[in-house]
Amino acid sequence: MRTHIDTLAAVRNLGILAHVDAGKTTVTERILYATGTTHKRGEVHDGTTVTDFDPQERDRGITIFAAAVSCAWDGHRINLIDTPGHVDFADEVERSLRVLDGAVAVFDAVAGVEPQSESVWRQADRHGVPRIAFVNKLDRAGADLDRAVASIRDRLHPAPLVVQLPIGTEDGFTGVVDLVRMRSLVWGDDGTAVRGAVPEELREEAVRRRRALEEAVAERHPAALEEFCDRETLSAGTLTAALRDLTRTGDGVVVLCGSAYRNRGVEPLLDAVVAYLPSPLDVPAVRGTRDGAGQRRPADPHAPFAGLVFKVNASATGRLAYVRVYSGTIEKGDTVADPGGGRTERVARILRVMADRHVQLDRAVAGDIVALAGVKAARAGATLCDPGAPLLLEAPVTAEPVVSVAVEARRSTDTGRLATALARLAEEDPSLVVRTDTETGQTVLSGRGELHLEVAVEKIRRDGGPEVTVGRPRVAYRETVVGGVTGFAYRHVKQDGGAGQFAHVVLDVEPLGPGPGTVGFEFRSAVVGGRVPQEYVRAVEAGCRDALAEGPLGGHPVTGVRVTLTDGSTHVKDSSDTAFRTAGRLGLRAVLRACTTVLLEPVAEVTATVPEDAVGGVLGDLAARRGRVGGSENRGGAAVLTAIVPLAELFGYATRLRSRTQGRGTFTTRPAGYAPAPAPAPVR
Ligand SMILES: Nc1nc2c(ncn2[C@@H]2O[C@H](COP(=O)(O)OP(=O)(O)OP(=O)(O)O)[C@@H](O)[C@H]2O)c(=O)[nH]1
Ligand SMILES: [Mg+2]
Repeated sequence: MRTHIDTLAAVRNLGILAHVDAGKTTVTERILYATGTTHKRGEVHDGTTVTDFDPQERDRGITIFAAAVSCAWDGHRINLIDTPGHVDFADEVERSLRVLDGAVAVFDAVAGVEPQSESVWRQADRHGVPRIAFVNKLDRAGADLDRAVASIRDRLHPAPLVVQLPIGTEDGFTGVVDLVRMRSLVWGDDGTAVRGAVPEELREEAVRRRRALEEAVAERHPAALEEFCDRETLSAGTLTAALRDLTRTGDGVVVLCGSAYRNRGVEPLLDAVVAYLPSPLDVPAVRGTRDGAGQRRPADPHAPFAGLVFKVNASATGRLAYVRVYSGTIEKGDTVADPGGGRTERVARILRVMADRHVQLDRAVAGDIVALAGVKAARAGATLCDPGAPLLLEAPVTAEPVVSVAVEARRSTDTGRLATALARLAEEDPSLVVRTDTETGQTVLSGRGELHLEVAVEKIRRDGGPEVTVGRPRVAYRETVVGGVTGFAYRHVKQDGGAGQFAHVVLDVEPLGPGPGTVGFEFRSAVVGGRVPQEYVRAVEAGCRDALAEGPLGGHPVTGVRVTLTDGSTHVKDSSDTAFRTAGRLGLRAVLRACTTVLLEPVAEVTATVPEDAVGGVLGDLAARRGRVGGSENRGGAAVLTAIVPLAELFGYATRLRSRTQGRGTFTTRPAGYAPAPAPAPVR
């Protein structure tokens, strides 16, 4: 028994998170090399890395799918997930964060904190995932560790605890001083590391920085403070223990630096992962529900099995379901339940993915991340559990799709094949939604952005699917209330022989927030004297939610409203849940027609980095796209512009920006909610 627990303490489930291009895949590649998992170093630009294995990732030079690999370092097993940085694939990050115990946030030493690093940082905050920061690309011209740390402090607001001092800068960056142990580590051109004393010329600076680190730690950690007061210094042991505590509570973020591309800084990063980030035993027990009641499951190999499928890879050669085992043990040949899908599945094989090699395991215990073969239907987000002790873990949150395209098989005989291919896509990626338009009969594929849909359609082609015709991308509109109505009475009465139906409701409808961009729905009851019994109030709420599916302007979903049930009445014989649900649905539909409503469109925050001489043209173009420019600042000789732009105006923007800046401009976007769309209402 002890052995299980001991090995569990030596597991690190680690994610690599960052803005696009910060170097996550390169860091992952170097980790696999440094740990002896691979014997050659692949490059993103050559399409030879382990974790960007999808042909589209290799062609495009970006990560699209989160990839899980395992490696070993210093007696520990590290299950590592390389995540995509592009905002269209943020759902992959969300699902990965759900199963991780710790993360390395990678930053570009020239750019510092970029928009998507901020988004993933907030995502990790929400999941309570402790982090270490790695400031990468110190070899680049203009790299500056102190400036990057300042931007981490200013924009992400943690307490940065910098544990290294770089030796040399830019092209001359060769090593680091380890401020905890006060020794140096210098890498040769072949990547070999040589330990030594702190170089004489950096001695004073290193002493000053260690002092600053000690003070920052003592300020936040009572035991360290005691030692600091007694001895006026902190031992390496105390410092390490305190850094571990601060990392796990989120009261500080250890900052390391290096250049993944040049193989510098990777071993100390691995040491830090092992020393500071939590094991599965250090994180709270997972929560789930059983028959509607909350339940906790400890990371104990002897508890009933429960795991979460966070990724499904359904290729022509087979289907792998990646699972985080939260409790219990799963063995090869086991039958497990998928309570959400109402099925059972048989686990044919359990695999540990070691780069391009798969190692077969007989079992996997609580705390581990493995891939299961033979699981036929469980989708990404499904719970798998012991059929004798069913438990439903909370599924990862999937963001609502904002962009859609109509898709059609080029040959009508391929319609069935296209439906199968689309179903497979949605099974792997819950942020892709496939539906049939009720008016046009077209098949509509919706997702997070233009690139997301482009990649999905291309995947159908590359997986040997049918040829597909794709319509123009369209954004997903919403409708909202800007002027409400009070005291709207609605009676649902039906008397056609047999049991009748009677429900009478009085509704107030008002905007939910101060601005028209507020999203969400709130339902309240202000009924007094039990004039509408509680169970019928719930039925009215359900009916109102039904009515939100289609608004009065163009049949788009309605958001940003508050409905209050103020009064109503019942009939002794004819009132029922069904009658009140119908009254809620038809009643709200009628009130919405009486309210002042507006159409909303999704908007995005655009951050464009452009050469100074192109600023005028880019600003003019953003204005023509109905963009509201928020700010402009100079960063490293280039202008960084931010603007809020309707998503509908951003289709094809990448090509336009490239031509406006002769290929020197780049931009990123992130969702910024909804804003009123110009009238008249566009057709769906
Ligand atoms: N100069 C320099 N370039 C680097 C370094 N690390 C990565 N790069 C380069 O930066 C580019 C992006 O690296 P990736 O590892 O693909 O970045 P990523 O964060 O995985 O990108 P996405 O997955 O697409 O978000 C590649 O061309 C790398 O070779 C580094 O330390 N120094
Ligand atoms: Mg990558």
